[in-house]
Amino acid sequence: MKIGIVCYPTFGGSGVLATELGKALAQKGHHVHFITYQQPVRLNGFIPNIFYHEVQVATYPLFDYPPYETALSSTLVDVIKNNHLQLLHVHYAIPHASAAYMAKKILEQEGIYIPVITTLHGTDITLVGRDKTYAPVVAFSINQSDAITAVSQNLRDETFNTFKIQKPIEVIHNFVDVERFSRKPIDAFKKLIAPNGERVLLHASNFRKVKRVEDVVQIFHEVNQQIPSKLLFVGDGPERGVAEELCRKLNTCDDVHFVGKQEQMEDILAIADLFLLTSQYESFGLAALEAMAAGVPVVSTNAGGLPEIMVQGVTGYMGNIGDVQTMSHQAIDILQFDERLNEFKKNAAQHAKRFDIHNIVPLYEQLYDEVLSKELVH
Ligand code: GMT
Repeated sequence: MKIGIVCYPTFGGSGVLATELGKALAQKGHHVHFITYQQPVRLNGFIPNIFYHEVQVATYPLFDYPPYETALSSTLVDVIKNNHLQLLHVHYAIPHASAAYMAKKILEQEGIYIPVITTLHGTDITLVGRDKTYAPVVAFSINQSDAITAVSQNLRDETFNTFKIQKPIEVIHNFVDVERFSRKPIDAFKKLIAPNGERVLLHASNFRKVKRVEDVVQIFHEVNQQIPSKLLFVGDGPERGVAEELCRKLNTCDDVHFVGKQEQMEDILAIADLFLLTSQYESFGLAALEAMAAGVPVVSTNAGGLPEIMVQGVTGYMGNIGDVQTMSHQAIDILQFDERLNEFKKNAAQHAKRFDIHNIVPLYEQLYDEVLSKELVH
C-alpha cells in the first residue's frame, strides 16, 4: 500500500505515535510518505520504504501569519498525485484534517480519489479543538474523514460529547515496541544520576499546563524525605520554569535534573524506578506506556484514558488530579522495599505487552483495507 502520513514532527505523543506507525508499516513492506514541516524526531537514519516530503511555507511581507494549512494542502496534492498514494492518514485534527479535506477536494476535480483517515490524539478535541476559534472547522473536517480513530475509549466519548459527529469512531489504542524498550541499564549512566544507589524517579513531557509538573516536584519532595531519591525531568516547555522555581523553594534542586529533550528514551527509562504522570488530562498517556514497557511502574492521575492502560495496585497506582498526598504515599509504597518494587516492575512490563506494536499495527492495516474496499464498491 502507498500511504501518506501527516503529523506534528515534534516530541509530542501524536507525532511519536504517527512516526512509529509509519516505521512499522514500512517494515511490513508498505510505502510510507511523511508530509510535514520538519523531519519527525523519531525518523532518524535511513529506513527502507520511508519517504519524507517537507512542507515549504512561502513567506511574504503581507503575511503576519504564514498560511501553513494552505501550504500543507498544496504539498499533499503534489505528493499524492506524483507518488500515486492510495490513502492519507492524518494525526491530530488541527489543522491536518481540514488540510487533508482541501487536498482531497482539489484532487477529486482531477478524477483522483484519496480517502482520508483522521486519528484524534487528545488536546485536538479536549483543549484547543473545542475553542470556538477552531471548533466548527474541526467538527466539519472530522465528519468529512472517510474513517475516524481515537486513541482511547475516553477520547472517543469526549469527542462525541464535544462535537456533533455523524460517523463511527474506532478506538485504536496507542502502542509500544516492547522489545525496543526492554533495555538493560547502562551502569555508568545510573551511577552518574544516582551515585549512592538512590531510587530514580522520572517524568517526561512537553511541560504544558495540562501536565501539572509542579505536582511531580511535590510528590518527589515527599518521597525524597523518606527514601533517598533523584528526579529526572525529560523534555521542555512553558511550565519548566514553574517546576524549577518550586525545586528551589523546596530546597531540592541538588536531587532534580532537568535533562531537556531526549531521543534515547529507552536508555533513560532503563535506569528509572518510577514514572510520574500527574496530568489534568491524558487521552491515553503514551509516555506512561513506554515506561511500563521498560519495566518502570507508574504513579499517575486517574484522568482521561489512563485507567485504560493502568491496573491499580498492579502496574502502579492512580490518584485523583492534584491529590499529591495520596500519590506520594503510593510512590513510597512502590519504592520502599526492593521486593515490592521488583514485583511492580515485572507487572508493568507484562501488562505493556497488551499494547505491543505487533498487536496494534494490524488494526490500522485492517482499517486501511476496509476504507479502500469501500472505495471499490462506490
Ligand atoms: O500531551 C502530549 O504529550 C502531546 C500530545 C500530542 O498531541 O502530541 O499527546 C496526546 O497524544 C498522545 C498520543 O496519542 C497521547 O498518548 C497523549 O495522552 C495525548 N495527550 C493529552 O491528551 C494531553
